[in-house]
Amino acid sequence: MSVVNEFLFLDNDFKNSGVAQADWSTKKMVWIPSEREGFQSASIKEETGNEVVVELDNGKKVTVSKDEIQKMNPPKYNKVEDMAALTCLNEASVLHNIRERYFSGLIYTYSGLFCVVVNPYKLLPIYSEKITEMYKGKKRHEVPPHIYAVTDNAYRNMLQEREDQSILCTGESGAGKTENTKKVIQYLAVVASSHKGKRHHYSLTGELEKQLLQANPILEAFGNAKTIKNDNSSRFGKFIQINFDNTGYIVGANIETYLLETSWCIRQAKIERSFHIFYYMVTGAKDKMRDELLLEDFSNYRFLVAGHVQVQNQQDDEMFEETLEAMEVLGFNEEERIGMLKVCSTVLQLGNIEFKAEKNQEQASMPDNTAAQKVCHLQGINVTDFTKAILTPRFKVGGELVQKAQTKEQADFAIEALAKAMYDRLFRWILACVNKALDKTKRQGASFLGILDIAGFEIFEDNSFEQLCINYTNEKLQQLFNHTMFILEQEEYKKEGIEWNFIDFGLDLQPCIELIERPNNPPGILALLDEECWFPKATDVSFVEKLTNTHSSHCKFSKPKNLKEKAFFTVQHYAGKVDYNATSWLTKNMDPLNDNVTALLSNSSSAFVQDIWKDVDRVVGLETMAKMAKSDSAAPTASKSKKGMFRTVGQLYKESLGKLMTTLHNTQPNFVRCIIPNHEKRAGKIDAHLVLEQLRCNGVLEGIRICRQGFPNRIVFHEFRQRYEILAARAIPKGFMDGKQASTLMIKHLDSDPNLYRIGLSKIFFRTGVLAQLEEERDLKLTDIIIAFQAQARGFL
Ligand code: AOV
Ligand code: MG
Repeated sequence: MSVVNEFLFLDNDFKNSGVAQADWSTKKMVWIPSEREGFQSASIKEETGNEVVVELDNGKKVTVSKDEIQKMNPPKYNKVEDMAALTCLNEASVLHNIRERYFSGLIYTYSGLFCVVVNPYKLLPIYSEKITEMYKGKKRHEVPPHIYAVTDNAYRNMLQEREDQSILCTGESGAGKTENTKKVIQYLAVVASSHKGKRHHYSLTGELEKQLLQANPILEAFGNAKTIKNDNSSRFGKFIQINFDNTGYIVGANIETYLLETSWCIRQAKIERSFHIFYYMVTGAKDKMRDELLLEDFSNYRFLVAGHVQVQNQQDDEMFEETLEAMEVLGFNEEERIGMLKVCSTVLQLGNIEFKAEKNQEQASMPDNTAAQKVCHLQGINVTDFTKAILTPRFKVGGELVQKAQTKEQADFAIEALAKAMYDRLFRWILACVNKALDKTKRQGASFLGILDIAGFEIFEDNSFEQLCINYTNEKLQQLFNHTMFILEQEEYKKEGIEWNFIDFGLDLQPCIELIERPNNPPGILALLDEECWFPKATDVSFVEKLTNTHSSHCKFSKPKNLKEKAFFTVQHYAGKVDYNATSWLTKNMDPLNDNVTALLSNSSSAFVQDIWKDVDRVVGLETMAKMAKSDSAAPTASKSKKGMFRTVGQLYKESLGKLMTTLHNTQPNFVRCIIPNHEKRAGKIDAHLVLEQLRCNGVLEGIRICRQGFPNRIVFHEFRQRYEILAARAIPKGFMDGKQASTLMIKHLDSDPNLYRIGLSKIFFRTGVLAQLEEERDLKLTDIIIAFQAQARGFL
């Protein structure tokens, strides 16, 4: 089937665009740095020693140093689909290629193992049913670059090689990770559905596929918020694992999430919003439901800082309906739906509880308990008990229960902590239900395809614990990429008896990872943070001091210069130096809820609330830690905390990341790198420096250099012979011939440069681009044969 689509295929005259062939060779065209465009084209006029005089497009002549110049590719490489095929591989050419393709509406481009996608910020007609059909069962080089091609290849590899697959989408906020993740699922829901032919009234897919598709709106309603960078920003990471039977049909799915940023519940900047569900609910819930949920106007909720902030092109009340429908598809019953919304309403209501500092400042009071009453009504708990749990909680001291009055600050803190914890528990509960629904077939999957949608490397003005976690994740993911490229390549070359000198780019990631995750000898950042949490008198500053004392000579660790703040430290990540501000890290690493409140909620009169507070992985609480530290005369160590039932946030994260990495290491990974073109959400505009920075951080520039070192394309001999014998038929004598011998003869006959291929024990290896050439020649030959055959056939008539 042929689908002509200008957003996928190159226009016919593309080779005439940009610099013409004659110009390129005669004018000696090169790239020189440009403040505005990243790089601009120029022609070399004169070369003297280390300096070069070049002429710009506007006729102006400038002198630049030789180091600043980057070679320009011949025009025939304009807008190539795989940048690994470029002859001159440098930053300027990569940027130029991505930019030219983007301006032509071609948002997907390969770069060796990577698929790079630039957010178009407009709807492109490239995800239709027709396009889906076009990509079905096609090899990567047979169709234009697309997330569908990545997905289809992963799917086919899974089926053919029985190897689990993963698709890893990373990129900065707003770059398109979640959109592409959705496209992967949509594609699979059509291509791998066992319900083909049974046309439902509005879709081709079956119930499981429908549930899989509808899981996302629920997660987005509860886990996404409008931020400055993205109107639909995911405030959590996720790994969606889709299981298939051995005929390739979807039999189930499972979703894992990482680090929901619950702080959005209580605070947002002016034009930002809390999680979508709050706005959907407050605008969408009507009549009886509104009464039941005790809802109020936006302006009454202190936790919705800026009131009803709207999202462009989105009606919150319609979204409410859609979310409820999605819940129904996933099997949430009426009681559960109301229960979920009651928790949301409670979270908002918690913000309205106000405390007053009594004269002595030691004790807070609650002059008006209306909000507290509503909270307790919604959660099925006793208001007196609740007030006591917040204002005068009881702690065990030396085996006896002692009441301790709380200050206003402590009470405010407790309420915020409760709101966040409640929301976090709700999110996890929802996820568990979604997973139950997606797994109900109870059929063992033969293999799976996992999709990771997780934030890329972050370097902000102020970098906190969350940034450390996400950057740590990205170090690991980059290492996975390197692992895939080097280790696997190396193994393959060795296995095939090919001689090749490998350059090890990968190992430099290990020191930084160890700095963060090492449990002891010496303990890394996370372990030291845990240790500090055990000391009753520890502070964020004492944590950083300990860190500095332990790691002062570590090659990836330093104290930032010119920063007076004591709670800062610097980590040299692969993508750049990051100054971390450790303020509040001790509390962020622990669950600041006191047992008094959790005990109340887990004994609520509502079965739903009880269920939400049923213990999952418990994060260690403040008092528990202090208590344990006190009862233990020896200095507690991080490893000790592991044995107990409580874990810190850092530990839990490290564990879930470790699990993810083990899963990913057992898959064949496919890397998708999402790029944000500008920070104005504008279509058709590329901020060159922003894009270059991302290409550096996301490993594309590094990957492309590495890719060129090896021979990425490889084919087993018989396949090579079968496919390309047509090009070298005369080279092989009639009768039986061993595959290796035949392939060797063929490749010699094709007169290939010996540096372009290597002959292994079972396969033949090619540098990038060589196979595309062979394919082209094969096509031409086949066309000739068909024409000749048709002519002959006509002769017979
Ligand atoms: P993110 O997942 O990478 O950011 P999204 O996938 O939410 O980013 O994309 C942000 C917005 O960009 C979307 O809401 C769309 O409006 C637009 N967009 C992205 N990709 C496409 C596409 N292929 N076609 C059309 N529009 C697109 V974050 O979750 O913030 O890290 O936390
Ligand atoms: Mg997202």
